[in-house]
Amino acid sequence: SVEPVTAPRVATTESIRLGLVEKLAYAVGKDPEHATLQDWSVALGLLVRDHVVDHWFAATRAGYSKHGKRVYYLSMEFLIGRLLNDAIANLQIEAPIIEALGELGLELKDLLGQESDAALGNGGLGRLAACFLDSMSRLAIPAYGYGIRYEHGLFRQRFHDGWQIEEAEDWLVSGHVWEFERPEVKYTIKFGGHISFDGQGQTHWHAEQTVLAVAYDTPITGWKGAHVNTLRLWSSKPTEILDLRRFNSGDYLNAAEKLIRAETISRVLYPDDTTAEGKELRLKQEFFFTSASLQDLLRRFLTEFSDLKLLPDHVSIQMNDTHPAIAVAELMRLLADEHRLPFIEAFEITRKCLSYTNHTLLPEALERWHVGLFRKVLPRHMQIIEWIDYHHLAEVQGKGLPVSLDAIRIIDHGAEIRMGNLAFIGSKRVNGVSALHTELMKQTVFSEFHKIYPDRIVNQTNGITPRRWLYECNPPLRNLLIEAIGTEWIGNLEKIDAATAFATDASFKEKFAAAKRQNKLRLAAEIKARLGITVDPSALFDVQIKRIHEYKRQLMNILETIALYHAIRRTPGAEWTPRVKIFGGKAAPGYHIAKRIIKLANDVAKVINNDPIVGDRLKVAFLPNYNVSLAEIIIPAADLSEQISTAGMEASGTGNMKLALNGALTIGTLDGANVEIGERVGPDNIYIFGLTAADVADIRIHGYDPRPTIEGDPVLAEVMRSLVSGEFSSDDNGRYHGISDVLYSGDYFLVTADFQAYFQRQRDADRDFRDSSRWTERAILNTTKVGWFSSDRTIRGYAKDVWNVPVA
Ligand code: 26W
Repeated sequence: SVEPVTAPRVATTESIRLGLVEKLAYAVGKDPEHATLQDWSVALGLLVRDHVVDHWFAATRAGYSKHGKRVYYLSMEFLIGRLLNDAIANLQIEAPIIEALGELGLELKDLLGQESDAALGNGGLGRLAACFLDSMSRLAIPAYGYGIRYEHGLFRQRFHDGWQIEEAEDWLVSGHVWEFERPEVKYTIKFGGHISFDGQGQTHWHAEQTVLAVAYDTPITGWKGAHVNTLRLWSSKPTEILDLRRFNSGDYLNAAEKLIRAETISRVLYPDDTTAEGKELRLKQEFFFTSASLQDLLRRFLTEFSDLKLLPDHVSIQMNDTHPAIAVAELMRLLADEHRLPFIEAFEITRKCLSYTNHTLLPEALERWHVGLFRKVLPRHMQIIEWIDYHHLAEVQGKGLPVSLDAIRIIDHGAEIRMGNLAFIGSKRVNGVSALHTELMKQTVFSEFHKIYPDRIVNQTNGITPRRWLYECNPPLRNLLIEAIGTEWIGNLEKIDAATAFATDASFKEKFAAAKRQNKLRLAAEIKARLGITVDPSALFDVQIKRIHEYKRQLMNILETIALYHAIRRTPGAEWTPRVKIFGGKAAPGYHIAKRIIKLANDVAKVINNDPIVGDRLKVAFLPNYNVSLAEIIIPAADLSEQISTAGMEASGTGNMKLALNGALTIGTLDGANVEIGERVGPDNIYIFGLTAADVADIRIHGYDPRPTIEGDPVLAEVMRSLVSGEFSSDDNGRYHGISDVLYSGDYFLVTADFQAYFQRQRDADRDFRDSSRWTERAILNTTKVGWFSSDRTIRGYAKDVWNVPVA
């Protein structure tokens, strides 16, 4: 037998230098004379990967030998970003790498910049999944992430004349060193066709289409390499390579048709976050990765055990939103149809294995499928869902509780399948992602379910990994913290509170401010390089980075920018706090208002940035193609963090946590996790304003007329006039009439209702920023008081309340 690798290799400057040249030669096929930066980057990636693999094997062996419970995190999206620096940081091998590269005349940061950004996600939900993978490794939970290996991730954004243009993303084109193709790990996935029963209790699904799901594994290195988990992404492949009948008859091109049809399933990530589209391909994607993942975990379970009744003791499956909610019916199908368990037993087992996280209450985001489409694509699952719906209804009726039965049906009036209800009924636990959001879940979408199952809904406030979002992206602050309080906070972020004692220490404050300045210089250089705009690094950097959506109210920020611009022009000689408004974010390609809001921001930027009266007092920079890598540059440089959603609409937010941890003060509404951030940093260190979720609910009941609000506020009224007059769109005066109309007629997101309070809080921030010493103290307190928002804490919560697994 072959001896397994035992001790992970040690990295020395010498071993790295020799290893690099060897990888360059034998894996990349280049000699140092002719190697490009990209070649060196690949060589370094492959070398670091070897170190990761040593730790990975050790972890996998330990998992198998313990026969413990495994966690399976099913997510349609994993917004991973780059992995090279993350692996280097987690393995703590940066120093020998920098030295070895130096000897070869290379710089680490140049090689890191060559890696493509794995953007297999839209925004918050996908990035949360990536932070959770990191934390599950940190806590040595034996876990697998399961998702789709999209050939094309989220589209690339560029601006043409200020309008968003989408371009295809191509992350795999120059190779991806982190994945291992597993051609032997493959499952058949069926679609369509019809069902027959053979009279002996056996059900047969005669599929119309079958494809293969092939595994690609990426190791996820935990802090100090103590544990490494696997992210397993499925790629769709045809079951036969060519249609031989057609091929032999000379029809070469059409012979490849099935191949193309099969591969289409994992071709591209749907770019709409928050609007469920109801498209057949999307449903196929959801079933494709869910079925492959369940087949895979059942196979793994059956190599160790034979009694499927034991499944809930060894398997916990987390559904990241309803995108994998078909798991409820698919697990039942596998248990009942393939493994011959009685339906009722299959249902019991299923409900003990699965749990569901809800990430949004927006009605347009709650997935529903037309029964006709669903039956066509998944005929057997339609029958199973009908069974669950009927069985569950009878169960509830039997309890005689005063609940609306309409609200708990999976199939809504025989027409649509409500995936949220399916997920709820099939789950052991259902969780929200912030305290407020969980409360609202209980009061709104799932109120009837909550009456029946009062213990099922639990809260797990989101978190972020401190490795990527402080240690890796912010070296100046990281080094300062290590100098002051050591390194324990990196693996245990709540310990960062130890630095609170330094908030008033003159020397620490000076160094903290210097670190912030260094990060701002780096961002200023990026703004110059990408947009040609010169910004003053001593100005207040005011940052709003997130997907463009009306409920997130980028529009309110732009209106405030216009108001400030008007005020500066009126009295340029007054005492102004120089500000740079920084925006980043993509609009869904079909979301026309969101795209027009981007155009407005760019139009406003053009006018303001070129107005000599304004000069350095105000600049506006909308950075194109916001993604994880750009976030890593923007976040450490922020002074002010915009978290200004209409209260009750942002489930949690996670950018809010990243910005606070990096020493930005928040200006925000009492929404999502802002509430909990405020509780920890204290009211003096956050700018809260505006309507509460209860106020919003009240206004929605009684109706809101924006007109008196606009006309009663001269500042807002002037801003509105500028939209209509074409002050920012002299080439097309009518361009923003539509936006003005939206605000005048109903203003669903209550931009005008919150404007005045927001404008006032911004002026408070202006005033406070001028006292730079005091501002630094408050920035420090933001960093030191938000340790609780580590995703390590979140995952401990899931491990205890949802999965019932031990943690390290
Ligand atoms: C089916 C279309 C679709 C696609 C994605 C609907 C909904 C989604 C996601 C649930 C949108 C999303 O990313 N939600 C965000 O999840 C974050 C992590 O929990 C939260 O921090 C954000 O507040 C929430 O908007």
